[in-house]
Amino acid sequence: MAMAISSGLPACSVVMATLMVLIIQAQGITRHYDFDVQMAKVTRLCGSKSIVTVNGQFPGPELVAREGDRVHVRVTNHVSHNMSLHWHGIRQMQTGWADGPAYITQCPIQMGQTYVYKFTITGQRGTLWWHAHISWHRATVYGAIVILPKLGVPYPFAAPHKEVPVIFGEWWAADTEVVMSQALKVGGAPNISDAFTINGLPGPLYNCSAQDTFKLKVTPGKTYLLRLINAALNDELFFSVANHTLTVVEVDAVYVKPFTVKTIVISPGQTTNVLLTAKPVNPKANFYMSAAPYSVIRPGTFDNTTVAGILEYHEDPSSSSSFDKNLPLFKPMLPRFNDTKFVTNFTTKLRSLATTKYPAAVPQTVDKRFFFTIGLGTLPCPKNMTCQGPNGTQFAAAVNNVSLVLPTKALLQSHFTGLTTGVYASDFPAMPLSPFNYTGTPPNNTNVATGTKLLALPFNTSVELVMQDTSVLGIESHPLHLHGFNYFVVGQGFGNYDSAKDPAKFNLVDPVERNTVGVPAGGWVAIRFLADNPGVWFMHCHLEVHTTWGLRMAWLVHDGSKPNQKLLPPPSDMPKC
Ligand SMILES: *[C@@H]1O[C@H](CO)[C@@H](O)[C@H](O)[C@H]1NC(C)=O
Ligand SMILES: *[C@@H]1O[C@H](CO)[C@@H](O)[C@H](O)[C@H]1NC(C)=O
Ligand SMILES: *[C@@H]1O[C@H](CO)[C@@H](O)[C@H](O)[C@H]1NC(C)=O
Ligand SMILES: *[C@@H]1O[C@H](CO)[C@@H](O)[C@H](O)[C@H]1NC(C)=O
Ligand SMILES: *[C@@H]1O[C@H](CO)[C@@H](O)[C@H](O)[C@H]1NC(C)=O
Ligand SMILES: *[C@@H]1O[C@H](CO)[C@@H](O)[C@H](O)[C@H]1NC(C)=O
Ligand SMILES: *[C@@H]1O[C@H](CO)[C@@H](O)[C@H](O)[C@H]1NC(C)=O
Ligand SMILES: *[C@@H]1O[C@H](CO)[C@@H](O)[C@H](O)[C@H]1NC(C)=O
Ligand SMILES: *[C@@H]1O[C@H](CO)[C@@H](O)[C@H](O)[C@H]1NC(C)=O
Ligand SMILES: *[C@@H]1O[C@H](CO)[C@@H](O)[C@H](O)[C@H]1NC(C)=O
Ligand SMILES: *[C@@H]1O[C@H](CO)[C@@H](O)[C@H](O)[C@H]1NC(C)=O
Ligand SMILES: *[C@@H]1O[C@H](CO)[C@@H](O)[C@H](O)[C@H]1NC(C)=O
Ligand SMILES: [Cu+2]
Repeated sequence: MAMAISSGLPACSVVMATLMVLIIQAQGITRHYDFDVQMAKVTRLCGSKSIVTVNGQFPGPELVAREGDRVHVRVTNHVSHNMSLHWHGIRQMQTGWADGPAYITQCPIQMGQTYVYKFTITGQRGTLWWHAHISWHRATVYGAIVILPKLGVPYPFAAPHKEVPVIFGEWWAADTEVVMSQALKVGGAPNISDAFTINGLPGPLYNCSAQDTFKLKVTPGKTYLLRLINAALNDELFFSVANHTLTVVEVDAVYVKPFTVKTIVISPGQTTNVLLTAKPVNPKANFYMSAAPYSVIRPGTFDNTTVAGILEYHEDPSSSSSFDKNLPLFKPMLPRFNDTKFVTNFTTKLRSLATTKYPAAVPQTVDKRFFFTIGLGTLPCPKNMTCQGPNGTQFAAAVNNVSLVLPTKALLQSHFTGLTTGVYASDFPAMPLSPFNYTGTPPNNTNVATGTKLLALPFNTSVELVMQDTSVLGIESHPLHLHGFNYFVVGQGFGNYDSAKDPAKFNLVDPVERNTVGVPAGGWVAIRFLADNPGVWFMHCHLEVHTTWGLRMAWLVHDGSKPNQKLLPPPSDMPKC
């Protein structure tokens, strides 16, 4: 898993080399990737199936770049499914055309078509990831994005001996497209998954899977940087390595004040870089590294299995000595599946570095305040259907009671060309139209409204948004992801947000900066961001089941007056609907 980074330096004089370093630092280089979307047959659990992949790899190829580099990914779709890829967490300054969510910023790449995603990595370093952003294809179409600091710039922590991506996934024995469409046909909840995976491997706790186990070989005394990514579709996860601690140093490609824990919490969409230091002396033992879900919903309605990988000690990492199953094996104790107290304790530890070198640019003043309810609901059953949702309805989910219906044309194109009639309206509600006791007894009428509405913002608006979970059909934690921006998590709490009392407790000094945050189950979270990136930006729950039910909306950020404040024109190879 060691990374090979070609420096691109010619072997000439030291002066020339230094100059080149300075130029590369200032301008970056262009990195080219070819992503061929193709089917591949893989064997997992006790069966095999054909899955959609990039380049036949599962998980997909790792994308490596330095801060400041340009990245060109040529995506060619060889499968009969429509495809679209998202570079999760990449800011995409002025390049919304490369963001990827289908029917939001682009039409899908259809079979036989090619689209080159072009973007520059600006002001970010750490771990992000890429994934399909259409239907449920991200179940198998995902991979790591490793953003190294600019050449010559060190990490704000001791350089690790090795860096290893650790990607959590979720596996269904059935075809996930069938799982999803079956659920939509009857308005019910989709079948839960059969396993979780680490780097695509289910590991020893599942049937027929001992051979498919992720193994991390470590040398005594060395420190490893684990680049953790939660690519699971529908589950927030706890992760722990038996008898070892994890020092959190970065989340969502932003450095944080380091802190050390036994167990971390990671929601779908989030990334977390942790340092793991191997014991100084070979302990002559093996250690499970395990992940299992955090969920407050009814047991039986989510996949409550545990995935394990194995941490092995080797004095000499180059030796080919294999796993010694005769050594004692230690297992970590993960919190109980519904331990919200543990989750809150963990999330409140996350703080931006907020140093001169890595300042926390928290908006200190607010131009516009918004309040969104985040929750589930229902839609009446159409006459020609028999529905399996609550009381014979269809499950739905909404933001401020609007369940977003995807258009048949891309929103960004409609905005850019001005041909918006019949595609979207710009009247997304800034607050609930019918307020209720959000975490108390829910209204009897659980129906949501449907529509394609955007919330428009002038360029450089300083936004404060409070997201409030509701108890409609039961409280639940929702990891909300915003495209095109990072935001600062300035406050969170349980019960109903109190606009008179709660702002006094906001952290405007060193709040964590990220792109995905859990709206606490039965609580609220407050975020702030500066709308300095023109375009149409998707915001949605990163639990795929909720996104499918409509827990999604989009912001429209208008151009600013200066040339570098405008959305660039669309690339000529933009897919068409
Ligand atoms: C989902 O679960 C139901 C009930 O167990 C089963 O009948 C159905 O075949 C499953 N769907 C898929 C796609 O596996
Ligand atoms: C493993 O297989 C057995 C026998 O078929 C089954 O009862 C059990 O539920 C399976 N366990 C897992 C974790 O899938
Ligand atoms: C691992 O932790 C367990 C439980 O805390 C302890 O009993 C055991 O001695 C530890 N083993 C090693 C090798 O550190
Ligand atoms: C929070 O976590 C720390 C360890 O990370 C632990 O020492 C402390 O007791 C926890 N606090 C609560 C309230 O659970
Ligand atoms: C998962 O949930 C099912 C159904 O509630 C239960 O029977 C099973 O014991 C649980 N498994 C684990 C590993 O918690
Ligand atoms: C967690 O679940 C267990 C078993 O379902 C239940 O007894 C317990 O009350 C739950 N805890 C919380 C905090 O909801
Ligand atoms: C029900 O009718 C609607 C509208 O006529 C149609 O779009 C939909 O496909 C039908 N659904 C089923 C399950 O037949
Ligand atoms: C379903 O109907 C029952 C009885 O009519 C009612 O108590 C319950 O609140 C309803 N649930 C939903 C989700 O509408
Ligand atoms: C909202 O509901 C909660 C829980 O039932 C209750 O404690 C609280 O008093 C209610 N708030 C209002 C304003 O009615
Ligand atoms: C919900 O329905 C119950 C029983 O039908 C009724 O007593 C109650 O007032 C209704 N609540 C609301 C908020 O309409
Ligand atoms: C949500 O919208 C539906 C459909 O318009 C409506 O029936 C329901 O009362 C609304 N609920 C809330 C809480 O606004
Ligand atoms: C693929 O996308 C195009 C454009 O939106 C649409 O017309 C077509 O029906 C889609 N094909 C499939 C197989 O979903
Ligand atoms: Cu959700």
